This record gives sequence, structure tokens and C-alpha cells, in this order.
Amino acid sequence: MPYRLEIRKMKLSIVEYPDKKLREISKEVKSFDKSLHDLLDSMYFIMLNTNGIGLAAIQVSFALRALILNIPDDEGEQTKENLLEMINPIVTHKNGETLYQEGCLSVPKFYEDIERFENVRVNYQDRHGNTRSIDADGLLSIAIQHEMDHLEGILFIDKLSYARRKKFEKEYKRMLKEKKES
Ligand code: Y12
Ligand code: CO
Repeated sequence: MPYRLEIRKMKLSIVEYPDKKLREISKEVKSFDKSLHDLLDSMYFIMLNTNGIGLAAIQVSFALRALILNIPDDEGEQTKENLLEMINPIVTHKNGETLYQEGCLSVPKFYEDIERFENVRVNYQDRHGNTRSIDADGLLSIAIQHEMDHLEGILFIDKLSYARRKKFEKEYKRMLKEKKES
């Protein structure tokens, strides 16, 4: 059954771990209409307001294969010209290995070294349904892989070793408790 969007420039909020919503497999986007554009615009707004550089639709409760990325330029500026919107992305080539300390708006305050492919080629659609392709390296490549994992219900913490994950769970639980008490 196609995923129906009912969005009117809505105020979105970020879904945080351990919310089960983050485990959903997102569905293909089939309509490239105003509702999708409103969702993407609202995602951009919340991502900038929370100091993010990447966000998948599932992180704002919409299980759709849509993500946005806004990697800072060499001066550290996040400009709208560098905004990348990827709909229905598919990795067609990947190679190399790289390690980077990742963070996620859905797992606040935690950063972990995660291994990724160094380069990826991705086919995707833009907000109008046009087919596009990009060869990514560096931070963009890492961010694309991180956001594409969200489409499969995968979080960067799932890639930690057993021992590191246990440590994370303990610290995260403590953080949530402190947040509740404050
Ligand atoms: C490399 C690694 C990870 C990605 C995925 C995109 N990740 C983010 O955009 C993470 C943003 C983030 C922002 C935070 O700041 C605020 O929430 C205000 C943050 O700080 C706290 O949680 C306190 C943590 C993560 C792309 C490339
Ligand atoms: Co994330």
C-alpha cells in the first residue's frame, strides 16, 4: 500500500533512540508532489536548527526513502547551494575503507568511530523525480552511508563491537535518566 503523506509545512520533531520507529524499513517514494516538497523543506528547517548535517525522513517519523545532506564547505559554512536531497537512493559502486567519528541527531550526545566505504556512487531521484547520480568521497560519502542506513532501520551504534555497545547502552540509559530528572 503506498505511503500517504499529509504534510502542510508541519513542525517536525526528531525521533530519538530507543524509539522503535527508527527500526522501520522506509518505503519507496512514488509521488514527487507538494507534500514531498513540504516534507523536505521541513526536514531542512529542523536539521539546520539542530546543527545537523544529515537527516533521513524516518528520523522525523516518515518511513519514506528520502534523506537530506548539507555538508559544510571549506570555510565551515552550511549553504543551501550544498543541500543535497536524495530520494530512493541506491549504492551502485563502493570501494575503500575509512574511519570517522559519527554522530546522529537521533542518538544525541554520542559519537563513535565507525568504519565505512571510502567512496560510493549513488543513483537517486531529486525532489521532482529526475534520475541523478553522484560519486562521493570524504565526509559526504560517510554521511550518505549513515543516512542510507536509516532507510533500513540501521543506526550507527549497531555497528559497534559487543563491548562498546554495552558501554554505550549503559551511558545512554544514564543520560536519559538524568534528562528525566532535570
Ligand atoms: C558524519 C557522521 C554522521 C553523519 C550523519 C549526520 N549526523 C548529524 O547531523 C549529527 C548531528 C548532531 C548534532 C548535535 O547537535 C545538537 O543536537 C544541537 C549533536 O549534539 C548533541 O546531541 C548534544 C549531535 C549530533 C554525517 C557525517
Ligand atoms: Co543518523
